Amino acid sequence: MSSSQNDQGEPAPNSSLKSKVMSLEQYVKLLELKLVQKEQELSDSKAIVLFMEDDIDKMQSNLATLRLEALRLQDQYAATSNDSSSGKNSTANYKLTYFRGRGFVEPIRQVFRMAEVEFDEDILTPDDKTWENLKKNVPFGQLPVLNADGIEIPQSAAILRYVSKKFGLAGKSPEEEAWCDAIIDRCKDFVVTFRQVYVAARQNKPAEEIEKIRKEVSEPARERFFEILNDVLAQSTSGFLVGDEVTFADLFIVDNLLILERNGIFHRAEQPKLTALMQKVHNLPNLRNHIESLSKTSL
Ligand SMILES: N[C@@H](CCC(=O)N[C@@H](CS)C(=O)NCC(=O)O)C(=O)O
Repeated sequence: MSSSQNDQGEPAPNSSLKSKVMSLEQYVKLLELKLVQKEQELSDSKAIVLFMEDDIDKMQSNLATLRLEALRLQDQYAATSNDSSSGKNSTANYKLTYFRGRGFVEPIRQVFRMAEVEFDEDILTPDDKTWENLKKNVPFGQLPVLNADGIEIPQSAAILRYVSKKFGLAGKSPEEEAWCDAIIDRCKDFVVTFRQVYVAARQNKPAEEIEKIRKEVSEPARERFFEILNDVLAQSTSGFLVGDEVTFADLFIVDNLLILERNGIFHRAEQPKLTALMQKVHNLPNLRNHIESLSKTSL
């Protein structure tokens, strides 16, 4: 029996057909393998997509939290900008108690005006009976005192600094604030030295002694003080004493120059830079009318 015949002697299936079937079977297996491979790839990609979807979900939820946080901060910011502490929209209650006159409080009043903040004033006279009683109750027993929403603050310089910081007139940095303080402290040093001539006169010292103090102490103190202010202004690019905007140092110095002028101690014609500073401050829109009204009174 030949290999091309079966046991019944029939011819064996065609060998080339058999090989075709075998190769087809192999091909099917290969395809099956590829299919499994593709299914695996598909399920991997699905896992990646799921993973990415999960990530996207998390990012969206983070975004929502951030949006909420941004809204909360916006609300908070809006609340602070309407807050009593930030000028114009102040709802805090301020009451300044002082004696009649500009005295120590004029720059404080001007800060309120610059910031467009309403404030009450209680104006006393030193011989007022009210003062006798009040003296026992105000901190340090002297005026001015600022009542800021129930908290009493004594000392004019502390009040001036407090309202200036509150309403944005204390410079734009701690360094500018320190310069404002330095200028004011220097002015106070000058006043203490300069007034020695008045102290001597009040003490009825002999005329020659008073004259000697004027020539040797008070006048040099004035010259040195004006020199210092001129030096500061020479460095300024804004024409104000500190930084590029008006500060409480300008208000304080200009007010003191006015007082010196009224007492014949400051003369505009001799001090062009200081005069320019005065004019700059007096022309500030929020102060112009107020300063004009002041110049019409003897206070
Ligand atoms: N260094 C204080 C001085 C305060 C002061 O001397 N106040 C005077 C009025 S200008 C006063 O209260 N005098 C009445 C008194 O002492 O009984 C300030 O700057 O506030």
